[in-house]
Amino acid sequence: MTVFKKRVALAMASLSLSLAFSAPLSAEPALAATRIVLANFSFTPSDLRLEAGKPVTLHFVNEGSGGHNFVAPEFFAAASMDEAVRSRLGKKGVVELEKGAALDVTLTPKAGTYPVKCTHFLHAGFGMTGTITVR
Ligand SMILES: [Cu+2]
Repeated sequence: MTVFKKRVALAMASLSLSLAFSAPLSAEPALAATRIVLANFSFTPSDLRLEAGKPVTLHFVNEGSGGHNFVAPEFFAAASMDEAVRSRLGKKGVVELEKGAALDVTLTPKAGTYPVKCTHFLHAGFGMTGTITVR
C-alpha cells in the first residue's frame, strides 16, 4: 500500500467513525432550535426567550438587503458552547452575517436578561435592538 492509499484509508476510517458518532440516537430528544431573523431594521423575535441550562441551536438568518449583525457579548460570554463556536463569535460575541447568509450557533444559555443590538452604523437607532431572556 502506498503512503497515499494508507492516508486515504485512514481518512475514510476516521470519517465513518465521526459519522457514527454524529448520527443522532433515537432515544435522545431532538435538540431545540430557534430561528432568529435579521432584517432592515429588526430582529425577529426581538424578545428572544430561552430555557436556562437547556442546549439550543440558534439559527440566524439575514433576510435584509445588506449586512447585519447580532451582538450580545454578555449573553454569549455567560453561555457554554464549543470552543470552535466561541472563537467564531469572537471576544465581543458577534454573529456577523452578509446579506442572505445564515449561521447555526449551538449553546447552553445561562439565566439572565441580556441586551442585543446590531452595531452597523445607525441600525440600532432604526430599531435593531432586542433582549434575550433566559429563565
Ligand atoms: Cu443591522
